[in-house]
Amino acid sequence: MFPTLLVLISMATLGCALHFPIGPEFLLKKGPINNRIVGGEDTPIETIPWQVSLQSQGWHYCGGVIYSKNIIITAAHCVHNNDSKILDSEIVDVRVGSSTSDNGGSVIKVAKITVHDHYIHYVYKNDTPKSQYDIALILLSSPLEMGPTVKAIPLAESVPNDGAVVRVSGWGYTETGEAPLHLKSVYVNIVNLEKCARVNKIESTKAKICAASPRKDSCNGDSGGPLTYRSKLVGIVSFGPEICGDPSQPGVYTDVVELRQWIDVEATKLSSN
Ligand code: 4AZ
Repeated sequence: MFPTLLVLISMATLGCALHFPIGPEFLLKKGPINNRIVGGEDTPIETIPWQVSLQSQGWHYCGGVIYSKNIIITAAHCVHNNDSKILDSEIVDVRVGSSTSDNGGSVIKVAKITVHDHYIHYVYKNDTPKSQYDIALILLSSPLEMGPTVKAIPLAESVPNDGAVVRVSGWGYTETGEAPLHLKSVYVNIVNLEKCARVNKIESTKAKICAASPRKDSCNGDSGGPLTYRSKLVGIVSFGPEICGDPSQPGVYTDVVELRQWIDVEATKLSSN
């Protein structure tokens, strides 16, 4: 059971300006029926050891992915507030090496955050929020100790074909309308990008890929987490329609293959600072 009230209180103390994928605006906007990782299964961290949880004041609010011993990849909207400012590093922690979002593994402080220069987050005509270049890198304040529950994932070299089976994971809302404490994952299919852009009313297909499957999806709180194909990173959970799990409206992911160079260059810059 996700203690909604406590989340609301902690949101209030944190500052409601933060764009939290699990936060008041979403709790109000989406009822339990629509809040749906949807259709997934409990998955031990050992099978997705690159998955991390971004936390603030002890609460999971977004996913992330281990790129190297000191760099995490996440969604830009997970480290931005509503004033389009990058969050203070002090208020974001990263839990690694645990299947549960509220204990286990280790919690590491953030040293620095880099967001893609072209990132924008917008709402058009009261439709669901959308973004472009929704990607950011987090420099950890101390290097990760790699092991069976903590591993970096290589970036994919090519986008899987339409229909390919890909896996997405996180601690986001499930079909019961609650945020689970145990990590979940689900398999979905890559969807044709033009078609996805049409139905989701996205103007630009740049640096995006889409995936869907009936009643299987990522959802609020999965943002920033990994979309993988054959254990390589192909996408970062970015946004989706009001209803998670509706195959006619695919989930949208940041295209890691297109942004490979940006990731490699910025990660090198960040870690050499
Ligand atoms: C979100 O709001 C969100 N179904 C993430 C992914 C999807 C929808 C919403 C995709 O964080």
